[in-house]
Amino acid sequence: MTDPVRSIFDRLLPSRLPEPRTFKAYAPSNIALSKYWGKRDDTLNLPLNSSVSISLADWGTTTRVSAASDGADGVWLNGERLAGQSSFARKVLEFADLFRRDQPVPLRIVTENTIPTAAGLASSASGFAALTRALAGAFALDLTDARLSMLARFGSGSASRSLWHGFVRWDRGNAADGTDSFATPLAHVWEDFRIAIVPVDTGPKDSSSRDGMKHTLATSPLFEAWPKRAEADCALVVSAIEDRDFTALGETAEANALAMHATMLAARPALSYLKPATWDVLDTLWSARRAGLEAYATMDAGANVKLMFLAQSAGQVAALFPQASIIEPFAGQD
Ligand code: 2P0
Repeated sequence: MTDPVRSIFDRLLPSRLPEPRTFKAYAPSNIALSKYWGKRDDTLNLPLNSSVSISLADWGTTTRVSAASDGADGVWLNGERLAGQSSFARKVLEFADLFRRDQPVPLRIVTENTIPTAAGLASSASGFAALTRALAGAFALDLTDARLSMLARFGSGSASRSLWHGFVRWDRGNAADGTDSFATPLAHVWEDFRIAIVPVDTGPKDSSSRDGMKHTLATSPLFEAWPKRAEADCALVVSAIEDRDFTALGETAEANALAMHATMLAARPALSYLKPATWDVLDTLWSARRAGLEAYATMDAGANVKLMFLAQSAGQVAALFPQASIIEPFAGQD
């Protein structure tokens, strides 16, 4: 049987790759404002619903791909050469193999994350997006950004949204082979838009997103309602961005994140990425909101809280959460 992933790479890439040249690429991390949680196809990594995100400016990953002069693959992470059997090196090389197929092209892949480890954010989205751009550049592939987003999806679904700065929408697509499931940047620049990362737990998570999604889909009685709700929330968030309606954006994004976590909590056994300290942050936020602060929360496959607010509230947010890092998603982007 033909491998459906291989056949997509065969179709889009030249049958013989040129000698790799050195190519460096950067990709920002991203936070989903309406979430992806559940696949309609595990092999092709296709989501059940569309999602929309905001990229985190200079919080991301730089990856440099070049020919390995010693003839053997080598993977570096934050200045350290990794053992070939480490899980990071294996994931990176498996992804490079999709591009190389069976061609003997040893590569040196050097990754630097600019996301503070203490922030406890996953770096797979920016990591696979930067790696996709770096591999495409190294092999001089003539592919549009949309195609690159589609290919990054095979590394990690959320990586399809990390090819660009700003707001990005990943369309679930409808084609059986997934070639129409890729992200597109939204043209809207919102200078005052802010994200704060409130660290709660920076240790490794108990369950990977991949396993967590599978478990939720297979066992949560609430999952049935999720894809439709998530698709509707994605459309509401995009409209809110277009209308610059911050209240609609924040309310929808927060409710969407809580619905995703509620769906996980109803799984059997329950899946909870949230910790008591997550709820403490939410309590503090919700009290402040009742007192007039306009800020909203979202959480991903981990205990940390990400806040959304506008520049005018930055002082209040910093005072309420002194441990938070504030990110200006549109600073320095054109
Ligand atoms: C998101 N997350 O939309 C959601 C919300 C986490 C919670 O995408 O299986 O690493 O590699 O496609 O992209 C994290 O999952 O999962 C994620 P795979 P991914 O940002």
